Amino acid sequence: KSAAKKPALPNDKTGLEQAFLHYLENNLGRDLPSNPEYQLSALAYVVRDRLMQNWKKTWQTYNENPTKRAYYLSMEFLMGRSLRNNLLNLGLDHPVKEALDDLGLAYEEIEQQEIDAGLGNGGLGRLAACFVDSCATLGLPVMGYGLRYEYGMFRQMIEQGFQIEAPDHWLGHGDYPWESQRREYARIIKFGGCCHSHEDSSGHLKVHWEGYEEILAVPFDVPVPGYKNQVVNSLRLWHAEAPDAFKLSAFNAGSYFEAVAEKQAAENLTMVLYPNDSSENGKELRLRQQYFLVSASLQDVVAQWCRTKGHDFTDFAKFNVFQLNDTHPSLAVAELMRLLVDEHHLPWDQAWSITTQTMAYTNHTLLPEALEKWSRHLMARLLPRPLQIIEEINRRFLIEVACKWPGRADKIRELSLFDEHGMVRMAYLAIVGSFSVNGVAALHSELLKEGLFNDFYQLWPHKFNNKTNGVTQRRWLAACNPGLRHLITDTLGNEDWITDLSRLAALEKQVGNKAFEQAWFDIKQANKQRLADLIAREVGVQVSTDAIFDVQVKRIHEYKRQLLNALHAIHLYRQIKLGNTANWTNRVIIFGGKAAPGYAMAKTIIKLINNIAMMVNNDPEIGDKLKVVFIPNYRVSTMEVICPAADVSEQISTAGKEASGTGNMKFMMNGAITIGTLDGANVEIRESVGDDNFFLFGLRAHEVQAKLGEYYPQSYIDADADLQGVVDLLRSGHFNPLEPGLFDDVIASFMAPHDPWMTLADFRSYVAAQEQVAQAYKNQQAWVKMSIVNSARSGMFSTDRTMQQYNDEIWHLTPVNVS
Ligand code: DL6
Repeated sequence: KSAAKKPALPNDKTGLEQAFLHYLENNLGRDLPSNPEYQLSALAYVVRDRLMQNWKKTWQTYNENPTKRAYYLSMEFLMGRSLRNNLLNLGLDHPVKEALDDLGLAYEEIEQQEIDAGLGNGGLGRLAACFVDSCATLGLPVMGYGLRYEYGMFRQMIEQGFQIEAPDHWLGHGDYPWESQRREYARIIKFGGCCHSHEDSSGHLKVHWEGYEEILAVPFDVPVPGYKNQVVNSLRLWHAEAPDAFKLSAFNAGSYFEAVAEKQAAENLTMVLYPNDSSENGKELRLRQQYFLVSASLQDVVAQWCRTKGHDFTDFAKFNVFQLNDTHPSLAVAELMRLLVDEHHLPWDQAWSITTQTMAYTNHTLLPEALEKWSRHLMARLLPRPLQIIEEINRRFLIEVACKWPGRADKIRELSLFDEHGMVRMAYLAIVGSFSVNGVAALHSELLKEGLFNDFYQLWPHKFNNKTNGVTQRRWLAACNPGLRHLITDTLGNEDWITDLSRLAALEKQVGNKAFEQAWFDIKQANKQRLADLIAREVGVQVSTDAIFDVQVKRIHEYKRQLLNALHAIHLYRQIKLGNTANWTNRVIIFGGKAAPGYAMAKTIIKLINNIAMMVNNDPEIGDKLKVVFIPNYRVSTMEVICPAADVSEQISTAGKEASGTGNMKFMMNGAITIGTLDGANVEIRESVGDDNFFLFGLRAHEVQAKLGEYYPQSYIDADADLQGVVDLLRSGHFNPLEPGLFDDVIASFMAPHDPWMTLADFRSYVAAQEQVAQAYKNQQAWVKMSIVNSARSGMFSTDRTMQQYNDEIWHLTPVNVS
C-alpha cells in the first residue's frame, strides 16, 4: 500500500533531465559531456526507477487479487534492446528525447550503446519476447521463466566470406540495468545420484532421490512493462551457482582446487545458449539446462502456492497454468509430478490430474531432426527420479493406447514415450502430460493433426488447437518505424492502433489519396536510406534506394532455401551479362542470418552468397542493376533497421516445413510485399492481403509430399535453359575461381533426388514470380498501394490477438487493472 501512496516520479522534461544528471553525476561520477556509455547507464537508471514503481504496484495488485496465473516456460527469450521499448511503453519517449535534446545529447547515439540481450536463436525466442510484451499490455498475469545465459547467441563475423563465430558476452561489458537479482527466491536443483523406495508406515511406497549433486538456481528478474497501463510483469531468468554449503565442505576437506573447479562446473550450466535452432545434438549440458529451468520454475510456483495454501493442492490447477514453449521444457510434466508426489505426498492419480490440467504444449516445428529425444541412459545418470516418473507415465499411457487399439502392438511401439533405441520422445511426453497442444499457424496445426501427431489426435482430438503467431506492433512498428508511426497516427487521428492493430484497416481508405501515398513512399525511402547507410558501414557496399530492396533475413537453413534466392541472384547476374536487360528493374538482394556453428551446409551457403556478392558488386557492367549483400551478425536490433526498409519480403521455404515464420509478419506490417510459398503463416498473410498483394509461387505442401521418392532435379534442368545456365555457371567455378570445389557439396545437395527441400522444383515459378515483382515495382503508385494494403491488413498478426486467443481458449486468466 505504501508504494501506491508514494508520489509518482516526475515524467516531464525538466524532471527527467534532473534525474538523468543526478545519476550521471552522483551515481556514475561523470559530468557532461561524458561518453555515451555512461549516458546510456544514467538514462537506464532513470527509466528503471519508473519501471520499479509500477512493478511494485503490479505485484501488489496480483497479491491482493489472487487469480489464476500463467507461466511461460521457455529456454529462449530473445529480448534485444530494452531502452526504446521501455520508453515507448511508459510513454516517456517524447519527454526523454526533449530532455536529452535540452542537454545537447542525441538519444539515437545513446541507444546504440545498448547491447542486445540475445538469449535466443531466432523465431521461437523472439516470439517468447513478443508474447510477454503483449501479455503485459493486455494486463494478463503471466510470468516468463527462462535462463540467464552468460553468453547469448554468438556474434557472427564474416571473414573472406566465411562465418566466424565470436562469443557474445553481453553481460561482460558492464551491468545489465534491466535486471534485479532476487537471491531470496533461490532454489536447489538436484542432479545425479540414485533412487530408493520403501514403504511408509501406512503401507505407501515412497521414493527417495539420494546421493545427488546440488546446484543453486538464483533468479534475476527483468521487468516487462505493458503499454501505458502501469502493468509491469516479470521475466524471471535463472542463473546457476554452486551452493555455499557445497563449497564449504569441499574447502574444509582441503580440496581447494577441486572445489573451485566444481564451482566453475556448476556455473557452467547457464554459461552459454545452445546455438542450434532446428536440430538437437543430445548434449548432456543441454539436458541439464532444461531440467534446471523446469525444476527451478516449478519449485518457485509451488513454493508460492504453499505460502498461502499449505499442502492443499486441490485448487492448484484452477490457479496455475504452464505454457511449454516447444519440447525444451517438457520435463515439466515429470517434475511437477515429482514435486507433488515425492515432496508433497499426493497420491499419483491426484498429482496426474493436477499436472494434466496445468500443462499446455506449443509445438514449433515439423522437422524430424528438431524433435527432441533424450537417451534413457543419460537420463538415468542425470535425472534418475524424473526418469522413473516418465516410465510410470508411459506404463499407464500404454494401457490407454491398448484400450483404444486392442491387439495393435504397432501402436504401442509407435506411441510409446520410449523409442526402439531407448530414447525418450519429448514431444510425446509433452502431449501426454498436457491438456492443450497447439501449432503456431493454421497450416502447421493441420499438418500436426494429419501427420506427425495423428495417433494422438485420434486419442484426444479435444487437446489439439491452433494459435497463429504474431509480433508486437509496439516494437515492430511503433518503435522501429517512427516515420510510419507518425503518419499512421496523424491519419487515424489517434494511437489506438498501438494496442489494437486491427485499427490499421482504416488506412486502406487512403489508397488513392495522393498526399498520403507520397508520404508513405517518402517514409519508405528514408528507411531505405537508413538501411543503405548501415550496409555501407558494415558491408562496405553502396546501394541505391531507387532499387528494389529484396530481403531475406532469418536463420540460415536448407529448408528456408536461401539457396533458391542465391540461384535467382545468379540468374539475374547472368541475364545482365547476356545483355537481357530490356525493361530491367534494379535490385538489391539483402541477406542476413546465422548458421548453427556445426551446420556445414548452412555455412557453405553463407560463403556462396558472399562469393556471389563479391563477383556481382565488383563488376562495372553490373553496376546498380544488381547488388547482393550479406549483412553480418543479424540480430533483433538489425532487424529494427531492416524491416521498415524492405520492399520485398522473401518467405520461400519448402511448403510444409516452416511452422509459421514471424519475420514475414514484421515485414508485412511495415509495408513490404511478400514473395512466398504457401507455407506457415504465409498462407494466412495471403488470405488477409489477397492474391493481388502477394507474389505466390512454388509447390504446395501436399505436392511436396506427393513428390517424395519421385523427384528428379535433373529433369528441371533439362526443361529450363535458364536453370541450366545458372547451374553450369556455378559448376564452372565462376564464383570460386581461387577456391576450387568449394561449392561441390551445395551443388550435389540440390541435384540429389532425395533433396528434401526440392529447390530446383520451385526455381521456374520463383523466377516468374520475381519477374512479376520487378514489373510491379516499376509502377510506383500501384506498388505503394500494395504496400499500404499489406500494412493495413496486418491486424491479425499482432501478438495481442495471439495472446488474447491463448487466454480465451487455453489459460482463462482475468486481466488486472493496475492503478
Ligand atoms: O513459432 C515461432 C517459430 C516459427 O515462426 C518458425 O517457423 C519455427 O521454425 C520456429 N521453431 C523453432 C523450433 N525449432 N526447433 N527446435 O525454432 O518457431
